Amino acid sequence: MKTDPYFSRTGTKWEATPRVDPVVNDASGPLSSEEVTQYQQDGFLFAPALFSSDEVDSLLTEAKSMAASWPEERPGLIREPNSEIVRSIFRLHKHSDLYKNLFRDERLLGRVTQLLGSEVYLHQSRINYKPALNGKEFFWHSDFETWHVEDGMPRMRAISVSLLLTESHEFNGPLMLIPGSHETYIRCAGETPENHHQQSLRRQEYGVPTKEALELLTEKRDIVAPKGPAGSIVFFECNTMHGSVGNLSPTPRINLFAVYNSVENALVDPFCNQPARPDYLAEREIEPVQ
Ligand code: 6CS
Ligand code: FE
Repeated sequence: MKTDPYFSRTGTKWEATPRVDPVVNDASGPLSSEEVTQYQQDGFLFAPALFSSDEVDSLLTEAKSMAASWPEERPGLIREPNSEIVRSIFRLHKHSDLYKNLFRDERLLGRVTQLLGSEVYLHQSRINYKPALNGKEFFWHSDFETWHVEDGMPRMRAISVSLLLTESHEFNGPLMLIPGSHETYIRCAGETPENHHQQSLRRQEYGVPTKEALELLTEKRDIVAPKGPAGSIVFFECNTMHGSVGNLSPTPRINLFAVYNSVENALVDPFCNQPARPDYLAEREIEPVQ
């Protein structure tokens, strides 16, 4: 286990260690070299209004209808902690033709394959509804830490795409990121509990940084929260530390997420003593997006 460069949740103390994988695996694509450099340095890239309001309208209608018509027996619908309100819906790429087509859109695929330098497949897709007043926070975390430990993603070679389906502003719990944090891997303390995902998707307590770890990550760079109209996109590296506070505004903050993983980074057995998470959270079948 200790030969794994990204072991985590194996002890009682947290630790910071440098990432060992390149951030960018160069290929050609729509991003300028300045944008690639910015992504490399910050661990994310904000693209305001990449999709039109007409496009957003239909994507938003689909999001609402999925939440309203999700079959009770189908896994993948997560409710807010302490309430029945829908928090997230997973595996959109299997349940919506509209989203399946969106995930193939060149504006997403071109950028992601350029940065990852290979063909890609969808590791996970989801909508976070962050409902008005009741949408609770997502505590600070690195996605990669969870995907590595619980899903068996070997290396840092994945990108999350967060498409804003509603405007993101300071009152509705926008995504917050720590620029530069993707360069440091935070090994977390504790041991992954059984069926951790049943709890973590509502409120995550394992695989999260301590205050001291966050102090370290923010020593050189301050937290940012990209804000912008619906149709804007945040592309962020799988190890970038991020989170968001609750939505205290009277309207929902709805984001659509797609996680693209390199086809050269296929999942193996999880790096913890638990069975792999279900495939609606971590796709094991590699179907290249093209
Ligand atoms: O479980 C997942 O795959 C993602 N969701 C949460 C709340 N934390 C880890 C990861 O980003
Ligand atoms: Fe996340």
